[in-house]
Amino acid sequence: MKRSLGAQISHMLRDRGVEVIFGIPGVHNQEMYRGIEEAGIAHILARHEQGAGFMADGYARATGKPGVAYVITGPGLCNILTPMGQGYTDSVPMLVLSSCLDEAQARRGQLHQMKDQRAAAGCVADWSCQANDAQAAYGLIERAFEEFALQRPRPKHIQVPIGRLEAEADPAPFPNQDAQRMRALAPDIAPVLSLLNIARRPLFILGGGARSNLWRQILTNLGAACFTTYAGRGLVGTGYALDFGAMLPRPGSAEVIGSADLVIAVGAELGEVDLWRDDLGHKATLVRVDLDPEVLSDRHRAAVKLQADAESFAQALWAATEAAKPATGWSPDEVAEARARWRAEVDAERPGIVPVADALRAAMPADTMIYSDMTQFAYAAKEVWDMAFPRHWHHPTGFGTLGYALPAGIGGAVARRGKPTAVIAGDYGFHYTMQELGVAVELGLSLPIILWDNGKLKEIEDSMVSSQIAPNAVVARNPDFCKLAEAFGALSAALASLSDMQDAVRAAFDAPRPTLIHVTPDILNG
Ligand SMILES: Cc1ncc(C[n+]2csc(CCOP(=O)(O)OP(=O)(O)O)c2C)c(N)n1
Ligand SMILES: [Mg+2]
Repeated sequence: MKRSLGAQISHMLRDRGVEVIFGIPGVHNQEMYRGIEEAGIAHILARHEQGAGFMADGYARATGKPGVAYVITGPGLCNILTPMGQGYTDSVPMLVLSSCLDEAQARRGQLHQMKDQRAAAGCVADWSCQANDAQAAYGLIERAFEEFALQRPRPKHIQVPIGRLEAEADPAPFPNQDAQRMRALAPDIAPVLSLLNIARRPLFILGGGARSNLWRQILTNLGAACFTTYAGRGLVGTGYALDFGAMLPRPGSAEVIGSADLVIAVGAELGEVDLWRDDLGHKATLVRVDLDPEVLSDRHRAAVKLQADAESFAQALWAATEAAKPATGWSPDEVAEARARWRAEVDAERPGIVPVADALRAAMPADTMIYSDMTQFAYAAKEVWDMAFPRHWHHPTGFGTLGYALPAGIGGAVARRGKPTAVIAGDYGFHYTMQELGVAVELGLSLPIILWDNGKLKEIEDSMVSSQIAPNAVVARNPDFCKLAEAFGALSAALASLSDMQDAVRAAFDAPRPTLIHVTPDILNG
């Protein structure tokens, strides 16, 4: 059936499993809105394209499926660049489709014109391409989906000139068979097995890309210890006696890593935001398993490199280690001692957060999916809060963008209706995207929003003080956040003491709309 290309694109996306699109329409991209309903896709209208982009990110992180956004030429695209940059650093599959001007070089003074929007998006996306006809648009969308499935996922941008969106086009071809990721088979892991055979203190480092449910079993078979990155939390569940936790940023972790006689890092970038130091600290052989050659060839200089999908590596390893004799070099006591010491360090570094985080964790179902912002509360909690399930805590890790948590949490809640989702934000960061509260109210999301209000940009103030800079520009006048939430049609709860936490969080999960839960450091005196 012939339709405008704009409408055909929505149908093509539906055929590839897209159920929700986040975006904002305008006269330039309205042709993309012609086919959304007809294709059976839900559209969620954000209050700012940054919100739409973070929603797409939150949806993608919750589901593993691409998050899709529709935006207009020029300012719409510029507004979504920050979420694209966030998605790039955190390996999020995101597809942004925008309109563009039919001719932007020779003509001047057109609506939404900018010098080079394709290039602008190209700076933060994996790639940014223009499709000048239907076949090109379909080819680029196909390529985006194929790459999401086969490679480290990252945002892609496709722009289509307004006139082409309006022009009639044949439908896109039906999707053909999915390709397989690069798999590790038994012979591929033989060198790793030989190393494991003689290791007394094997150590695994599991990152966000180490997707498999087999790790706990593998580590047990091998008597191996482990760390996870922040993004890898939950991969071994809670309570594994040789799990050092998400404590890589503790300086003392280098010593532990240095004491291992084999280190195997899987699906972990081990960048600045994972380690907060240059060196991993390993003295023994380092094995890297990753899909991305950039990771395999990085400064940590792995001695053994395997380009493979983590799940296939885990499967091969599991099959080969079922009858293994566990190594005996690690003791549960040394792990428990290190963890207790590091927990005390986290508490001393940013006092007053760990007890509140403990209370919040106790108040939430273990399968709550959490979206956090750039706040001290999250920095401290991420280290000491053990996760029972993988991929259940999402943070703007690499790009480090304020304003991430609320819209990303909305995207996650949309993807997980009926399951618990929560947001943690700081008072200043909340300002960036608080207008998206309106979307959460509109959608009737049972979303607790924990607002950690220390009345300032505390992380920056602390940093200035430690650099002997007289703190300035670190206090912003806050609104009455509870009244603000209510003005949007949300609920609110101001917590006076930790004992109020349980009831407030439970009520928020039961409410048919979002609840802003206001928490100040005074809660410990309540
Ligand atoms: C877009 C953006 N701009 C600036 C920053 C720098 N920054 C990091 S944390 C922070 C202060 C956050 O204050 P708040 O949300 O109240 O959290 P707190 O540190 O007080 O817990 C700032 C300005 C950033 N990360 N992102
Ligand atoms: Mg603050």
